[in-house]
Amino acid sequence: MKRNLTLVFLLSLFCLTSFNLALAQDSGIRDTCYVERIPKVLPGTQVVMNIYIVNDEALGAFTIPLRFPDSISNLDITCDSISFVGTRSESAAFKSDSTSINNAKNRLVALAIWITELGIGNVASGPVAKIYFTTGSSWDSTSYVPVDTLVWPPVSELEFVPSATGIGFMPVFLKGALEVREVNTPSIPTVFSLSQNYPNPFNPKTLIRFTLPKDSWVNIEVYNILGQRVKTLVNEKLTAGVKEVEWDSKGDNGLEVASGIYFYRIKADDFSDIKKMVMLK
Ligand SMILES: [Ca+2]
Repeated sequence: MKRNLTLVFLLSLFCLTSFNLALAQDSGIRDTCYVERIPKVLPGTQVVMNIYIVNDEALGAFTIPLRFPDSISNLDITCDSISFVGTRSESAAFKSDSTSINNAKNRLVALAIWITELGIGNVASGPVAKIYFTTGSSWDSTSYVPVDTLVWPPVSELEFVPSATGIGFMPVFLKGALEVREVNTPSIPTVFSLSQNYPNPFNPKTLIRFTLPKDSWVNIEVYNILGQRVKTLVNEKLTAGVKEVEWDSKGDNGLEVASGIYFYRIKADDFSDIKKMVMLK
């Protein structure tokens, strides 16, 4: 039995490599892989995050490389294991295990291969795997950690292989996230900073976080792509600390703005920074 699985695995690796040379079109519905969003993760806890797939191809295999966190470094988080216990994984002949987790590089690969087809013509959906994370005691330094696909060898960013054609294609991927619980013990930041708004894109509300190492007069304004100011979010003296301000997509005139790209700029003491955000209705 073990020899059979090894043979399947080796054959599949060969096939996956071959499939990268010619990706087919995704017929029917847009096949999708998405990773769960886990709100309010506490420090020092184990967190379970589901991977779901939705497909109408008769799926014979999938490969999903994931990275966590995204561009954020030095977060106190460990990926412990992948477990294929979702309802759609039970018939898989081969499933990757914890050897495909690399905590040093914050990445993992979920790989599964079916002998019997997974979904035959009809749309099917459900959990296919669970990822187990453990957060450390200092898990508090940002608002959320995306779990995303990434591009690195030996396989493409994300690939499904329908068993009917034997040719891989790229499904739609929706990333998930581990959201950090608010820290109860406020500490004074050491630098001024302006974080990327969250969520982004957004509709209609988004949150902007910034830090003040000392009491400062703060001005935060939103501009449209023509450089016209549409909203003053903050214009007052604030005490030092980690601060947040919400924007509800309404301009100073009280009307909701149109979909599109906007910029938000902070001025605090001698510090100034500007970031882009997308309002998407
Ligand atoms: Ca499809």
